Amino acid sequence: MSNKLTSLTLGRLRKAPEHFLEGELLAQVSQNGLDEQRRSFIRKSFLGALATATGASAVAQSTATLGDPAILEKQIWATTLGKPVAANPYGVPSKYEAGLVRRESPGLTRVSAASVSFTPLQGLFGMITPSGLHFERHHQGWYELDPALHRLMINGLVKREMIFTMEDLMRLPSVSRIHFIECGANTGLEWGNVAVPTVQYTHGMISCSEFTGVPLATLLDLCGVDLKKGKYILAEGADGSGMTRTIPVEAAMDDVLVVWAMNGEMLRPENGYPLRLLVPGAQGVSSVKWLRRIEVGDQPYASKDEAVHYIDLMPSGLHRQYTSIQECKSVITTPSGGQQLLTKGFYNVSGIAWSGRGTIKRVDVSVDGGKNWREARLEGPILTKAITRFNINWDWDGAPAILQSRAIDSTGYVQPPINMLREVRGTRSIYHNNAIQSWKLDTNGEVSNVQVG
Ligand SMILES: Nc1nc2c(c(=O)[nH]1)N[C@H]1C(S)=C(S)[C@@H](COP(=O)(O)O)O[C@H]1N2
Ligand SMILES: [Mo]
Repeated sequence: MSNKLTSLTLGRLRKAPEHFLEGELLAQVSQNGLDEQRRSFIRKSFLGALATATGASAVAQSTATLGDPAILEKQIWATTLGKPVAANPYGVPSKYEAGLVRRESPGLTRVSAASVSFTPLQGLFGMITPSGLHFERHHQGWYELDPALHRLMINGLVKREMIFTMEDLMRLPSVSRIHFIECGANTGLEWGNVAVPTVQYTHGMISCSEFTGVPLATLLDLCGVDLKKGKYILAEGADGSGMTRTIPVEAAMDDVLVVWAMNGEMLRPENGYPLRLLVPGAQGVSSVKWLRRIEVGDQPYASKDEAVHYIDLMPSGLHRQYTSIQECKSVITTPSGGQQLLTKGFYNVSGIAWSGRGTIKRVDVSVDGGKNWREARLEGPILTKAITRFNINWDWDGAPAILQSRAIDSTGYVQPPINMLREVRGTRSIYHNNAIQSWKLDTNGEVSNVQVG
């Protein structure tokens, strides 16, 4: 709940945006006593001498007075013994951060097993998504698979069809790489018009982790893949959704991984434990979870999840197929929809950018709805097909503003405004919306989702 209050980079926030759709706000606020804390923040806040020019340099600001009891008085943690090592042997976040959780959007899918939970991007820092906050997308619910009973079979156009146990796989030379997974439907609700209030719901179907596993190329080599005839692979999941996806063999031999670990530990059950495919840069559905079989074939498989789902409805009424790369995209996460800036003055505007085609080369930020742009700082490491964090200094003069970010990737591709994308794609798509996101800032500091440009 308090994730916003403890981090000054997020501004002082009146509302916790993640609670918008659930109406739990008041209950949690009183539980954690944050209402009072928040009010005292407001009471104590004052404006320092602030430059109002754009392109501000950081200015020290304080919302506490010199007589603040929080600095003058010894707290209980300075006068008593602390606890022994954490009671929960698997560490959990502070109780003051309990509001920072994945959230579902009730009614988004027809049955609860066909579910989505969104990553709370508004409360994250850097490029890595904590494993417990990685978004989830299940077509038929998740399972806790017994790794001792799990097998990976490779068949089709190979010299030797093989079946691997988890132990067989984990004996092979492994690699660790940082990549994003973004659902093709991320930001899909925004195709028609403004649909949801917060960045958790507009963009929260992206997460970025360090994955460890074996390159698929290693396994295909072991099986003696026939690269003359074998042009595509089919990846199949062990869940009842019959999830099968076609992947071109060039990608399979390039950077596709068969992974068992995420952020230094075995995959979480909901993210595919004990084994998943990772197809860097492609829409999330290609990264088949609970991976049980890879078949090498000579043509695309046109399975249900590529013939009926994950195809883009074009203005002509026809669908286009196999457009699986996630194009260059970015979004400002702070300040973002549902947050509120309580004072004028200095802010570190922060966000994330990514491209399924390579690295992020540049991110520009506008505070006037796209008329003027300034280049943001990119925080390293800048990795291919991974999230890149950007930051930019800004002095808010208290006037209404429209905040946008525009990313450019290593191919030179520039993230488009929503209306430019609509000219080509229409408004009835679900997938592949990589448009520039606009956040409107009112004079009272409230931030809301709008569509501009
Ligand atoms: N076997 C299987 N793999 C799957 C899915 C699924 O339902 N079953 N969902 C896919 C979709 S649509 C996405 S966006 C990603 C989401 O991965 P995550 O749940 O780890 O975020 O997994 C993909 N892999
Ligand atoms: Mo997805």
